[in-house]
Amino acid sequence: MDSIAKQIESVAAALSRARSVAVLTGAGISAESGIRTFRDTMEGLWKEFDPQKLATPQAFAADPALVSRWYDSRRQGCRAADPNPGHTSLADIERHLESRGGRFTLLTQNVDGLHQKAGSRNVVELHGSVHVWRCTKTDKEVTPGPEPFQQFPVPSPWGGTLRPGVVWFGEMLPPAAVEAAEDAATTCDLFFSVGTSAVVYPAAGFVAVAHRRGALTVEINRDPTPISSHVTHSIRGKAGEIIPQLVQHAFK
Ligand code: BJW
Repeated sequence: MDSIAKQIESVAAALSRARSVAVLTGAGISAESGIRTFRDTMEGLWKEFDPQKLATPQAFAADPALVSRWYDSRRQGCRAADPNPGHTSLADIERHLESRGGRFTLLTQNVDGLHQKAGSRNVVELHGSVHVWRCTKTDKEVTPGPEPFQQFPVPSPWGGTLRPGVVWFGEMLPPAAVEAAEDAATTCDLFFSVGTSAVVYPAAGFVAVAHRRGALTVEINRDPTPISSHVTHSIRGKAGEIIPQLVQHAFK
């Protein structure tokens, strides 16, 4: 296997020539901003709760106060977090691509809003956003202010209850987001999978779509995942360290 330096050189060369780039990100890219990844255990107040059990419509139906309180605590954490060099380097790639008439699509499974905070513009939120909440009665959306909610479950102005605007297991992803992701995966010449365990579908399937269509596929992850042996290059390392090096080599 090539050294990381060689892989970076080779992927940077492809990035410097690419006309259409798609990037799928997961919780790992925000880990260096202090946001716990989904499958790492939670700390403090929430350490005894398994995120995979809380992120379901069944959990919300059984205990809406608990689930809403958990998401509001995450909303506060995301508001306080700053983008790291992984996020800002992806925004740099978008600017470089745009300046030469190329195309860049950032597909994120994250609900934290850090890509937008870093300056990325063409962001597709596959799993929604923790910053937008929705009335269970009317489906109307609200963007709550900075203060934590005072009451749990959170009363909706329309008489129902507010729930976080995220996509839970068993729920459909927003159709427009899936369409945008399929389009980006089928038309890109370079596809990156960054900081995701690649086990949650349909997001985990987009890399295979891109690969079948002939795109060069690149994984950047701290640990191996089920796609590591199927991509063209699997670069083992932290997103906040690898992506800035790619940008530096590709656009120097
Ligand atoms: C670093 C790093 C650093 C750390 N640098 N790396 C096909 C086959 C099998 C099952 C299904 C299928 N199609 C659908 C399903 C069912 C289900 C599913 O996928 N289940 C699997 C678990 C098997 N999918 C769904 O239900 C989806 N809906 C759907 O498909 O609708 C149609 C349908 C309905 C009913 C039946 C069948 C079809 C919805 C999925 C919604 C996922 N929602 C969540 C919660 C969002 C809200 C919230 O945040 O609370 O999304 S679950 C959770 O997982 C969250 C994440 O976005 C998602 C992915 O996690 P991610 O980002 O990969 O994080 P981690 O923590 O897993 O991994 C972090 C990685 O980073 C690790 O690899 C680390 O090593 C790495 N890392 N630090 C680089 N510094």
